[in-house]
Amino acid sequence: MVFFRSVSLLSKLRSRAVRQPNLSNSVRWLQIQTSSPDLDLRSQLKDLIPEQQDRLKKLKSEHGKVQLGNITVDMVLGGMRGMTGLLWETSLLDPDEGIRFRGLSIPECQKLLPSAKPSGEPMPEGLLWLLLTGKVPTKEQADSLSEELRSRATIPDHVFKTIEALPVTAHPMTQFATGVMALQVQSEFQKAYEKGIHKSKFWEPTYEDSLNLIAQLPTVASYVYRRIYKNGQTIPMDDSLDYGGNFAHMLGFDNPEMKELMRLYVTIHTDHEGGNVSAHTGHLVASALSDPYLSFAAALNGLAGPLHGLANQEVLLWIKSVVEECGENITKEQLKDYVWKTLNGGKVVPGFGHGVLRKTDPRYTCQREFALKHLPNDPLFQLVSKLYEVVPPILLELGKVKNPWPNVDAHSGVLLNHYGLTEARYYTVLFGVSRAIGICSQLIWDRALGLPLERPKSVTMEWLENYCKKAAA
Ligand code: NMX
Ligand code: MLT
Repeated sequence: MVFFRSVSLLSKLRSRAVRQPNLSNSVRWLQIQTSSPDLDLRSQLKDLIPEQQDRLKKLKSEHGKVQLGNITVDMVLGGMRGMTGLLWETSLLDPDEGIRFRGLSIPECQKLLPSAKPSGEPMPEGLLWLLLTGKVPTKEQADSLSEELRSRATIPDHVFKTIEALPVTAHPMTQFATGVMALQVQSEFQKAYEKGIHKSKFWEPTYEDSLNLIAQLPTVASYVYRRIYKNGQTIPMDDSLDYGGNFAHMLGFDNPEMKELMRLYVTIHTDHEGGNVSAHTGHLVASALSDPYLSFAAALNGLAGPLHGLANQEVLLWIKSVVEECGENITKEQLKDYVWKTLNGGKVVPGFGHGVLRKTDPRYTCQREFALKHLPNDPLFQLVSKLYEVVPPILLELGKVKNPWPNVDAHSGVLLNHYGLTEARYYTVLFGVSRAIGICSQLIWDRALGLPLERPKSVTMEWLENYCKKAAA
């Protein structure tokens, strides 16, 4: 009874905190003291850290000199493809099977992670819990994390003013990354470092920054969306909604199916092991002890490239250009011609291929299943299905493409478009909100494990030529 009373007191304080920004920190600390440790992510993490630190120490001392493979000149010249060089605990990518988050495949996550509605899509806050602790949370734990994220979501006013300083025509990713840089002003890590915090405690303000950042991103992202596309009319957070549901709501989409799509979308885009451009950038920048805001803003700038996260924008624009030129009922022959025209124009077919994957991306497959369930007759979905048949044989015919199959970005746009989020230039921002969950989870572990500054060796062409001559002699 006493527990329930304190929970209800806490919710009252939290809803006041949303209106009164200055209260939010004290409310958060109150939560840490009053909620049961089982429901508190930070307490769970604190218990796990010592055993993982010991594990890393043992790995280093017992196996530090074991070789993981040879580095070839091709790898150095070929974007480090196939070179194992990073520690990334939160997820692992198998070229054929796709991503596993802490050992769980996407279908397993869909089955095991808590959902906002019965048999619904997984909640991103459940995945955040899983990435950080390696454990599947209960529904109560996911709900408690939802509530905690809402309590951390208040945005200082200067962030909006900073975004407003940019022309409204600036790319949504530019506006979003600028908003993240403006949030950095509140970094707990930076303040603690300036005060001389001991390195054994680095993970604690990193955790605070990471949860604040993850909590605040949907508000910043929807601010950018509403500013550019809806005359600046923003929609406040709904305290009764979970993370994904609230994000859809603040963007202006209250269709329950769109909320489910957003939960799935945010969950599957979170993490893709450590070597992808955004995760690797975030990790590299963070290795200099830059705080989570600085590191994540850098990651976003990598995500904004067309070969990486911007591909979701490119896919929908490309699909719409196909429709504009050939109509919705395009034949497979016409589609083949269009694909060849793209390739002959020296462009890539967006949404196909991958740096590591060698089969269809399971993130594509689960979005396809969502479409088959909810929008089987959508004309653009049918076009995406046709592309699945037409594009891979053509890419194989080129003879150089290592993976002709579709990736995550080949599908996401048509789903969003179906529910009314038609502005393709905005799509990478959604990817960015999601990717923060993976990057920040690993960043907290980087600090807990005391991972060092990242600094690989580079060489010149002359160095390589001389080395190869000597090796051949
Ligand atoms: N369309 C045309 N050419 C392609 C494609 C494609 N979809 N995929 C690979 N190639 C080309 C590639 O440009 C390269 O050509 P060149 O030797 O003339 O430079 C050649 O095939 C070999 O590339 P791969 O080794 O197969 O692929 P790599 O690992 O270098 O690149 C991607 C991976 C994802 C950058 C590449 O497949 C691509 O550009 N895809 C289209 C863009 C895209 O969908 N990106 C999103 C990836 C997922 N994400 O969200 O980040
Ligand atoms: C990602 O999700 O980061 C992309 O699939 C790219 C990658 O893994 O390299």
